[in-house]
Amino acid sequence: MEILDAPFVKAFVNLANDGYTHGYHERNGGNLTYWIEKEEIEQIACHFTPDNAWQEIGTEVPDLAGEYFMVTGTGRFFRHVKDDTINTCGIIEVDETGKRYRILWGYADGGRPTSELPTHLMNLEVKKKLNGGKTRVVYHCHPVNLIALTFVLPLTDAAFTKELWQFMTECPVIFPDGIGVLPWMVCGSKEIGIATSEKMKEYNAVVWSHHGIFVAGSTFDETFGLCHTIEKSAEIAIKVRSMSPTKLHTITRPMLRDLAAAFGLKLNEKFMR
Ligand code: 2HA
Ligand code: ZN
Repeated sequence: MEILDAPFVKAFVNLANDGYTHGYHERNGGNLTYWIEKEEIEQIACHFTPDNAWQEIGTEVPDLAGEYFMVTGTGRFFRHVKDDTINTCGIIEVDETGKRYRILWGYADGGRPTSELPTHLMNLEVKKKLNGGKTRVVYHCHPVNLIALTFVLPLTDAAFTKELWQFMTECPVIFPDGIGVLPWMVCGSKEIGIATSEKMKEYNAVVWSHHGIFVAGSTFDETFGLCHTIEKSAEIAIKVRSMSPTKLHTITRPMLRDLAAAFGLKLNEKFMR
């Protein structure tokens, strides 16, 4: 099978294009990783270049040793992923120690994986420990309303979860665990990777203050849908806050309990107080 015809590659490209058309990716903002299934690798392995040099990941992910990932390239623009996949994205293999990777396909004009590779892989490793490898997609982008909220809300998991739950009824259904929030940190570092993956132990979405969001999920649709839902609620929050400092109505705690009962949800009790 040609690499560009593989269903996971098409889904990867679709997510990148969706993110771009939604305005989440100015210039080279954002990055995307997919943890490729072994059967998917077998169908395309004949196109790999296996003799590229091993390079440092910048962190250790021993639980992902020997695994394969499709990753957007550093400095590349999401707006070009659809028409220029081979230069904007690549497929990598992690070595047996979980400390190094090598490029098997892509980054054709001399590129390499995203600067946020340590965070992407650490997130997938944390999720693997929790759910045995169900989480396959990690996505980072810069949605404008959510970033704006990080300048006015307290930078806590509770403040953001409560704010977003109360502005759109579907939110508690889509993210019943809530979302995590990190203070401003230097991006691309091992430290922000560790902090993000700590939050990923509890949530599937982590806000990077004044920067963007990281989301994780088992499919491309679920992952993008989570980000889209969060950003939409943030947009409503901004609009309401811009119209008036107070609200006449809200989704109250008893309403959240009714919703939980109707949908069989287990809402994170931390955010119900
Ligand atoms: O430029 O978004 O966080 C890519 C990024 C880094
Ligand atoms: Zn970013």
